[in-house]
Amino acid sequence: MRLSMLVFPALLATLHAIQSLDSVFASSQLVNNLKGLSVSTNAEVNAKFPDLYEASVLELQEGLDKGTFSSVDLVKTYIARIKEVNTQGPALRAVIEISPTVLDVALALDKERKTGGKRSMLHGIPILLKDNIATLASEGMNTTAGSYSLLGSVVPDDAGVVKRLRKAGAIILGKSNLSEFAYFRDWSFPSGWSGRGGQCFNAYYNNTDPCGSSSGSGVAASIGLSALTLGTETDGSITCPSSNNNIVGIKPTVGLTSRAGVVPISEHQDTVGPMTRSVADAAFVLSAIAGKDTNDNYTLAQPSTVPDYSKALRADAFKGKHIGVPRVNSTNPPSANDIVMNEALENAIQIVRELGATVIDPVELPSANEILNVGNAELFILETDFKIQLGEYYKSLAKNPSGVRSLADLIVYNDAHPELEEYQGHEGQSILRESQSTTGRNSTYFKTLSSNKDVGGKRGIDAALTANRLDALMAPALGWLTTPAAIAGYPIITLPLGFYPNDTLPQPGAGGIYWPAPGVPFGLSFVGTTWSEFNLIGFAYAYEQKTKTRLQKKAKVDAIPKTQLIDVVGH
Ligand SMILES: *[C@@H]1O[C@H](CO)[C@@H](O)[C@H](O)[C@H]1NC(C)=O
Ligand SMILES: *[C@@H]1O[C@H](CO)[C@@H](O)[C@H](O)[C@H]1NC(C)=O
Ligand SMILES: *[C@@H]1O[C@H](CO)[C@@H](O)[C@H](O)[C@H]1NC(C)=O
Ligand SMILES: *[C@@H]1O[C@H](CO)[C@@H](O)[C@H](O)[C@H]1NC(C)=O
Ligand SMILES: *[C@@H]1O[C@H](CO)[C@@H](O)[C@H](O)[C@H]1NC(C)=O
Ligand SMILES: *[C@@H]1O[C@H](CO)[C@@H](O)[C@H](O)[C@H]1NC(C)=O
Ligand SMILES: CC(=O)N[C@H]1CO[C@H](CO)[C@@H](O)[C@@H]1O
Repeated sequence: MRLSMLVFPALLATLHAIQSLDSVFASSQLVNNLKGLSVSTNAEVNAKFPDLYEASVLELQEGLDKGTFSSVDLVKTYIARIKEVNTQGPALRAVIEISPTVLDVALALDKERKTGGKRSMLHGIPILLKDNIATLASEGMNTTAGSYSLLGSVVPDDAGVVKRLRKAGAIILGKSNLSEFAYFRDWSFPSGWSGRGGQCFNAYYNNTDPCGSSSGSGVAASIGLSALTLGTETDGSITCPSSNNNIVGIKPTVGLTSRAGVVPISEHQDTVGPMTRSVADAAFVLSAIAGKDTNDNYTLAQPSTVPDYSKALRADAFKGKHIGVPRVNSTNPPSANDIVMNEALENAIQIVRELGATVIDPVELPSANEILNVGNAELFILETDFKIQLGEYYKSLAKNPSGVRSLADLIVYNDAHPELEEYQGHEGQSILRESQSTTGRNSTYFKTLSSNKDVGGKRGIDAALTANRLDALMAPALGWLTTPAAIAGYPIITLPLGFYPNDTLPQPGAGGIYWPAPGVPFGLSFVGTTWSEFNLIGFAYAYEQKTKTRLQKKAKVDAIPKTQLIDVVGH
């Protein structure tokens, strides 16, 4: 929804040739710090203390296992990095809250590592959660989806995915900013804005769109404000911010990861997934959070064992596989008219061929024209579900100081608190009001639901896969494929594809925020059928290892935090 409403017009306006890329990497801070050290080379320092702009789970585990640094050090360093850029300096507003008890948690996990070893690849590794994912209030953090109507609320339990993360030994560092209610308030709002968190910005260019609704997770991952982050997607909300922020995102099949304890839009489309700097890190997180949960019965439909997704990380993953390229004609959005993205896609297709896949180009989705016009039918389902499910969410709370107990109450609350919940003088409740006017799950609803599934799945993605014996489809992330995947509940993996040229004219969108803009990133998506995450991760990994696109351009200088582990360890 977010995509079709706001991103397409800006994309269509951009007609620039492909850019050449910057060279990267030389952490001036690390180099400066070398002066005070007995070690002799930059490489040695880097090996000892990985640069947190990019540090991977594997690198962090190595340092933690060797005792070079502790999880307490890691948490302190990430907190310092957040402080540098979140409300000061570039004021990216990617993080809403830091857990007040996070150092205690880190200390306990450090002790456990010493005595009993590590529980999993995530042991002692900090992760930020999108602020619509519940954590026990007793730990000290709020769960608000960015809305003051949920401030101080007491949730009944940790979200299902949070229980799994804790069990794996991950450290919940804090909550990330988002488009309020996962961009389910008003179409005139910019992405990344919430009443509580303010406006989140992209780290690659001033006043630029981080996309959403998992905006803070995308920005935080892009510049290393946390080792890992989680986002949620209903239509485009992991894919698009992963694309705009030069990171990897997995939008899992609906039902692979539990939505219990997640502030809902719709049980038919909502899904929780990793947003990280590398495919390997995303695979580690997905392995930890996937699985059945009796509190979300959609998860009971998944295959009996969760794969170890790290086994999918193979450079030869494309060998013998078939990948399809669904083309849109020149009057169809978005990529057909975006020269930069098209050239990057052509290059990517060539690389996928070189990596051993048979690429079928073009392939047709028989329902393509219906997909382009399915917006209202999709919205009808989301608006009907949101009213019911948001009401259930409010009523499940053990306490809610705002007194809000339903969508109707929320609309009244927002109007009564313009100083907290108005965006630049806009009441901004059009989606909430439309949702409030729905009358429940009647026969029209069930007919629409089944038609949407058919359009996105059977006559859409599945038809294209089956007719051409494909293992996946590939397309620019900011394309029309998020919608069939959204309405069918199918998975997407997104990873860095390229950057707009430096001479791109910044295009103001909602709230005057730019997209595109000079040097900003965009991503590539692989899309498959239900439970095909293992394959998709393999494809993304092989492509990532071959191209290493992410490090071809770093964020703008003032958005790169300078604090590193070396500034914290032993101080
Ligand atoms: C693009 O701009 C960045 C700084 O904003 C600069 O480092 C880089 O060299 C430029 N790239 C090209 C191709 O001009
Ligand atoms: C959670 O919200 C309460 C206000 O209800 C506030 O006092 C508290 O500081 C918040 N927690 C954090 C970690 O920001
Ligand atoms: C971005 O904003 C900063 C701080 O306001 C300013 O110093 C810098 O010149 C701006 N960069 C561009 C490219 O406008
Ligand atoms: C989940 O449970 C509800 C009742 O609690 C039921 O109405 C619904 O059909 C179930 N859904 C699935 C996918 O099993
Ligand atoms: C392109 O797609 C649009 C939208 O579905 C359709 O109206 C138009 O006829 C198509 N054009 C061509 C040349 O196929
Ligand atoms: C179902 O409810 C919607 C509004 O939520 C309404 O537009 C539609 O006409 C209703 N269908 C039936 C069959 O009553
Ligand atoms: C952790 C952090 O910096 N939180 C800030 C998020 O943004 C709000 C609104 O600007 C601030 O009040 C918080 O301090």
